[in-house]
Amino acid sequence: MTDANKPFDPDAPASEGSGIFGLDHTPERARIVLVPVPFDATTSYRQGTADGPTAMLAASHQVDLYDTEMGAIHEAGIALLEETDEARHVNGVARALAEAARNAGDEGTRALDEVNRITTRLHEGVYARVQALLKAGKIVGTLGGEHSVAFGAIQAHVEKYPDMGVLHLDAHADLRLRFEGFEWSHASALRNVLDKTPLKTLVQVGIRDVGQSEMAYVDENGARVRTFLDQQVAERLLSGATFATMSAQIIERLPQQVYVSFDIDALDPCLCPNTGTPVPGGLSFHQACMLLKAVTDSGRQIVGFDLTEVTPGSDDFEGSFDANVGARILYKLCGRTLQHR
Ligand SMILES: [Mn+2]
Repeated sequence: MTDANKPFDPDAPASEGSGIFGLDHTPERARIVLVPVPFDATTSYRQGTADGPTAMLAASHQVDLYDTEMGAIHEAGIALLEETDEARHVNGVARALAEAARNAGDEGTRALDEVNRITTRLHEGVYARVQALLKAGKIVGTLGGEHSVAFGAIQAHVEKYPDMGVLHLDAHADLRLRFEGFEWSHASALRNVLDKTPLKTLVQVGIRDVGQSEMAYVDENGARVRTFLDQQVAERLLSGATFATMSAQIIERLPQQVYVSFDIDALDPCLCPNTGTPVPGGLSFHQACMLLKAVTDSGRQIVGFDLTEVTPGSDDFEGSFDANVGARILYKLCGRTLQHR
């Protein structure tokens, strides 16, 4: 732990057992509070994103606190809440039930109902936690876990900021009505937000894996949803358009207040090789950073965020490249939420 008598040196190596980014802020003192939600029960392809928050905590100790774009972000105070034992337990139970439901076919209905019941409670819990922190005046970032955990966080934010829009970075549209029978599947994350909250604007970027019904939904809901397909953006970039022009067109669709829902698989999978459902294509690290910068440079405010689907890929959290990238995106997100405050 840090010696209370010695002034904090932002350039020193993070001390063992220190908090996120090597900081020692208590949640009370921190301007930004991060809520870990270690949940990955409905992940369909590859699990392990429940370890995302722990892995990013470990990797964050390697992130230089002086950010080359924004400077001394850490001075605002950033604290990661502790994971509750209950959250881990709930994930274990839900995971086993989800597996049973998948394997049992029609007879899996009871298991499926139980998964839906457990996940509904989980989202209510995230909502209550985020709502309480917002009421205490904190900036809140939610760390998954699978993308479905964003629901409660967005619900709490839209309650406080009714005119906000969501900037959704993802390889997947996540607009499926249901996936594998799960009401709260990761593949339905944003559909649930649109169906169950009064969110007015959703702008999607990076999307390159999408179902026919999802595209039909986007077409029918043009007033609320704008989807920038990765393939179309890439084609324009490869034909000579600048990313500055593209990001201006994306941001134009957003209102003054913006919540960022960042699924790490929006990035090129070479930056997140172990994520649950990787898809070729996607944003470079610099494009993602530039897009976030363009949001705040336009005078818009980022009111909160979630970062999901970061998967360490092995038990060796310290060596995980996925977590390394995740921690760096996390620091950028923290910095961007501090602009115009
Ligand atoms: Mn995704």
